[in-house]
Amino acid sequence: HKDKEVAKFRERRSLSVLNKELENAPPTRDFIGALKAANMRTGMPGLIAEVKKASPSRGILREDFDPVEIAQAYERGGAACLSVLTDEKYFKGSFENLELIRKAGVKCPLLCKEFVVDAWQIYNARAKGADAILLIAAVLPDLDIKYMSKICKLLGLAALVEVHDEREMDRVLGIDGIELIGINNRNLETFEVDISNTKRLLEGERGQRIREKDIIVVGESGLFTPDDIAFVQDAGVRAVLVGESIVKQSDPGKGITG
Ligand code: IGP
Repeated sequence: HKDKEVAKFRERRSLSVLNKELENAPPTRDFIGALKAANMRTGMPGLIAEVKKASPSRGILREDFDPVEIAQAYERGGAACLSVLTDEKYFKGSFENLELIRKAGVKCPLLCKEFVVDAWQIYNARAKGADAILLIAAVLPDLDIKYMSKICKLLGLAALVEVHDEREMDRVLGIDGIELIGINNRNLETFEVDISNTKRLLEGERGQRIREKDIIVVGESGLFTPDDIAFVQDAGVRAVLVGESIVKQSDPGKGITG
């Protein structure tokens, strides 16, 4: 176990190297602005299209997976932003994919999908070309969410704070400065998906607080048909995060056709 920990830290570039990379990294693009603009332009939730090769619940989603081709197809198809899995262990993603997509000149802002437990990962994501990063409320204490989202702001990154239930939503609504909340319809422990989760978490006083704070809510996971999109839109989301249903299509740029 200890060797593994040491190996993990060896993979980390020294802070002086990371600092150089940060100085040379191109400016970030406005992730939240792109979602708002798409929502205003189309009257539909802005689409965050996910570059996803595999998942623990579904296995390999696409045999001929080419991250850059898929990213470009999403962009041609009108996605507002992209989500790129960088987690290797569970999703067979990589930071190389993120860098390749950024270097290929894709203009959609990029969300780095990583299990963040340490601030170093945020700096690393910024250096690799991310415009936004995921912070999962289920694995982070309130203070980490608070300070990590501050670090994101300093770096020009948007923080997508992900919740799954009422308790997590209430915790996140109690933290100042949160602008973007994702409601995951998939339970990360059981993998069960229920899109009415999005609706439940936006009902009543919670929905009211979210509107008052002008927080953008993203409906995440298990969205397959135009009806699913309409359902979460009615519930109050202004953006959606879609992976499986579009990455599997012969033309991933076609969007949800259900
Ligand atoms: C996409 P789907 O069901 O459309 O492929 O889901 C996205 O919501 C999902 O990949 C996701 C995720 C996460 C993956 C949401 N939150 C956290 C890894 C970690």
